[in-house]
Parts: sequence; C-alpha cells; structure tokens
Amino acid sequence: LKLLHTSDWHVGKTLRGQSRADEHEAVLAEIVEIAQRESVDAALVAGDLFETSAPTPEATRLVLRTLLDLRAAGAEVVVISGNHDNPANFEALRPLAAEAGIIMRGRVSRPEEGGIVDLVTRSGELLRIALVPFTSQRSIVRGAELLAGDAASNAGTYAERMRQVLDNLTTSFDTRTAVNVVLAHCMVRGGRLGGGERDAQTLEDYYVDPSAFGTVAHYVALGHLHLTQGLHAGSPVWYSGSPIQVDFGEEGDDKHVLVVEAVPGKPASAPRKVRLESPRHLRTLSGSMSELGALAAAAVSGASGGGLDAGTDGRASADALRIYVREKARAGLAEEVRAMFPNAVDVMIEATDGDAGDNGARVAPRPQGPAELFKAFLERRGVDDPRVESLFASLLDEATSAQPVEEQP
Ligand SMILES: [Mn+2]
Repeated sequence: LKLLHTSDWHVGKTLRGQSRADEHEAVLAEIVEIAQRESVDAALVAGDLFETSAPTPEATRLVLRTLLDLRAAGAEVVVISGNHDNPANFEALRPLAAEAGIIMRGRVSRPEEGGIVDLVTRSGELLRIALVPFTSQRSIVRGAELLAGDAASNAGTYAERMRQVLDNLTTSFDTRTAVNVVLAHCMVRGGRLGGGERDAQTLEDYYVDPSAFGTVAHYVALGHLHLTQGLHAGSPVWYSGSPIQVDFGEEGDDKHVLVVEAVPGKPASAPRKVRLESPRHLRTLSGSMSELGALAAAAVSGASGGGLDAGTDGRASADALRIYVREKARAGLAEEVRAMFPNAVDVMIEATDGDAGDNGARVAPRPQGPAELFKAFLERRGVDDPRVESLFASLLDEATSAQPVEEQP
C-alpha cells in the first residue's frame, strides 16, 4: 500500500503583495503527476491547504481542482484543516467532498462520526486513518471531552489534551489487519521550523509530545512545519513540509512530497522524499549599488557573482529576490534597484553613515515579526514572563487569522 503525504500548500499566499498563483498551479500539478506516476493508493493532505481562512475564489478553485485531480489519479484523498484553514468551511464542504470521493475534516470528531476512516484501497488493503485537524487552545478542551465522553478537568495542558485525543482515536488501530495512519496538523516537540510558519502556533503552549502518537501507527503524516523532517518517536512521525518556499525564512530549503509504503503486520519503511522541481526559489541579496550591479550583470551572463550567489544555474531570473541595499538613502534608489532586478519583490535600503560601499554595515538586519518586536519591547520594560509573550501571540493570532470566534458544539 502506497501513500503520498503532502501539506502546507498555503494557496493564496502572496509575496509582498505579488500573487503566487502561477507557482501554486505548477507545483500542485507536479504533485498530481507524482501521484499518477507512483500509482499511490491514497493522498494525505495534512492541513494548511489555504493561506487564509477566507480564501479567494481563485484559491478555492485551485485547491478543489487539485483534490479532484488526485482523486481522478485513482488515489483515495484525505484532507484535514490546518491553523490557516477555516475549520467551519471544511466541515461545510464535507458532504460535497464525500460525493466526489474526497474525505475532508475541519474538526476533531468521535471515531464513529468520522474521526476514524476505513478505506479499502485499490491494492485491496485496509487503510485506517485517524484524523486530527488543527485544534486551537480554545477548542482542545471540548475536543478532549468529546472523545473521552465526560467532562475533562480544567487542569491539563494542551499537550495532555492532545494526548487524550490521540489515545482515543488510535485505540482501534490493529496492525495485523490494516495499515494504520495518523493524519494531523500540529506542532510536535523537537520539530524544526522552516521560517514561514505563523508565530503563535509554534509556541510551547501548542506542543505535542512525539510519544503521544504511540507505537501502533504504521505512519504519522503531519502538517504545520514547512521543513521536510522525521522525528524521533515510537512510530515513523514525519512532516512532509510545504511544496513551495512560503517565505524568505525558507530560502535554500528543498521542497518535497513523501511517499510511504506499508503493509499490515509489518512496520512501515522510512518514507521516500520526492523532490519537487517546479518551485521558484526565494533569495536574499545584499550589497552596495556597485556590488549589486555586478551581481545583476553576472546573473544575466550566467557567471558567478563576486562571492554573493545571484543564482548561476540559469534559474536566477526566475528567483524571487529580497534585496538589501547598503547605500546612502536618496530619492529613486529603490526604483534603480528594481530596474536592475525585475524579480525583486522586496527592496530595503540600509542607510550608511559615510560613503556608500565598504563603510556600510556588513550584516543585513533580520526582519522582525510582531512577536519579536513585542519581545524586544518587554525586554526594554524589564518584563521577564513567558506567559505575557504567549498571551500576546494568542491575541495576535486571533486578530490575524480571522477564524470564527464562536464554535458550534
Ligand atoms: Mn500550520
């Protein structure tokens, strides 16, 4: 039995206001092609299909098209929501998706109400999947209660609640008769960030311990972290990573889908990484105007550029560039840089005190997100309390994710 594992598509993601629809079109078509070529029994999509909880019609069209194409390739298609997705929308689409042979879940459900699905795949094997869509701090108590069948005590961390949810969903796993898989969108302790993930939900409060997945699953297919990686656990626990470099923090990361083979009664072998060829690369350049000019010339001629890699493999023109200019600020400077690099999506001027060039700072400042700025603010105020940071992160997340505040039982 062969599984294709992908996640974190983030369709609808823009880069400094520029659409990335063409990148998404290309990479999702590539994933469908891999599913066809490998004749996979099932395609598992572990959340964050969309960038926002209110996707545009264009983003919706592409995601639905891709899911239908995966289904048409002969694969069972199983999808859960991530923290960027709208869980209520996923639940609303669920019956329509089911008609198309696509299993979709937005919320943790009892095993008999869709928390567990059994599929007889085209290879004739039984595939049992426990579905664990992203669950927020706010809804984890209800999720744990729902599955335990009684009121959970108010004590208990996010990690403990998630362990209860996973325990309840995986009790029916039977390694002799089925291939057992957990499909989840969450932050597992020990995972490495890719750089494009949203701050709040990678904090300590949202960690799940790898041991919570137990030892019975053949495979645990995770979404949330954008870097392809396996974790040390009792079962093979893997993040497929995102198919595109979602933000500049992921510069240089190769992107993959994972292909896993498993049969009942035997532990699964390690997943095979299938490298995605189509994604555009994100790249940061920095230098004075004369240094940047040399890089631009080298990129055009395909030669190597003076110690700064402008992309010498013929893809340079296709890269999306972030450029730090070390030069005295003057009117029209950013426009001059954009003229040199038509693929610049972000141009930042680092003003220098003296003459332009070698007197300028050598290190480009790291761009700071709201959480980092707030942390710096707390430091200046002499506040040392991780709970305040964590509260800020949750509030920021609520304000920016626009998830429905009310949760229906
Ligand atoms: Mn996520």
